[in-house]
Amino acid sequence: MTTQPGAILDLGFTERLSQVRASIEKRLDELLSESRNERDLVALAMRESTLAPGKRMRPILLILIADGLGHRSNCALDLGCAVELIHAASLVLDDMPCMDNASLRRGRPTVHLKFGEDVAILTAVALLSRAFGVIASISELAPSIRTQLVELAANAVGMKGLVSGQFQDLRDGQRSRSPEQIALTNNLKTGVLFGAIVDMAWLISNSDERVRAVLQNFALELGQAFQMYDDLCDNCPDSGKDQGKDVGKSTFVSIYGVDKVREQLYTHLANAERNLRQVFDDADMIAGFMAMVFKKATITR
Ligand code: GRG
Repeated sequence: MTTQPGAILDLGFTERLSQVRASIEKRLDELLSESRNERDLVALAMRESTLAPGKRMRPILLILIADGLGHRSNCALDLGCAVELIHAASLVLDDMPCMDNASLRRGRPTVHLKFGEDVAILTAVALLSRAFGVIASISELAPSIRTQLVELAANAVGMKGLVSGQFQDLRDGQRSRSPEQIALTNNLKTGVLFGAIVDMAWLISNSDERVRAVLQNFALELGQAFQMYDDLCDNCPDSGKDQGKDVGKSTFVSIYGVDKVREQLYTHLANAERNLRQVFDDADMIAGFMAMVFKKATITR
């Protein structure tokens, strides 16, 4: 671990972002170094799926928010990487034939296509358990804080989060759904993990309850905006993922059309930023990062 997020406050936006990103890539590589066994396909798939080029949105947000709340240690880096491992596990499962049946992820063949379905399932389980192991062993944090962090991650993955959202999406996505149902499913699939990220940053920074509530609103708005972004990207040729996977599925895009959804995305993004600015005097770095991530959805199609 080399980069101290707090030590790069004076850098410009681009330099700071690339430094945070580089620290994440390096730490992910270290955390998966025990699995650097070329003959063990699960180990190889863990590394390849996680280290493939993703936006790293979740760890970057966690680090920037913890930094903004005054936290100065590498705990946020490890927590962010643990969340990225959870995210990687969810993508491996999501791509499988019994779910989205995807062939391309992050510009590369999906894990089950390259290594087989058995390896894909085992890779997801191994990434998930690595993530919990990383959180539980952040020695700079008090055991009681680590326990709460593990609980936050567990809730975000399970029946209050990703698993539940994915199940709803798989079973209900092919029939007509009300906008409220879609928003609920999108929140479970995406927003809840953002909620866990802000709670984690809040917890290690010792901030007050008011801050927590505002950051939760931020996460909720961001989650809705991000799932809309993901839906709008369903037809983007350079997304690194299969295109047209949402054909026949009930999404906000199928109900409202691209232009209206893009408008709604802007509204959620503006709400997210408003919440952010209630917490931070200077939210430019996080807002700038969000604008960068969302640019593609707003200029394409
Ligand atoms: C075992 C963790 C776990 C979950 C099981 C499979 C599943 C339940 C959940 C999948 C939920 C899912 C696929 C949500 C979609 C989230 C989403 C918008 C993914 C795309 O995220 P990006 O754009 O991807 O941040 P990159 O590749 O940039 O990281």
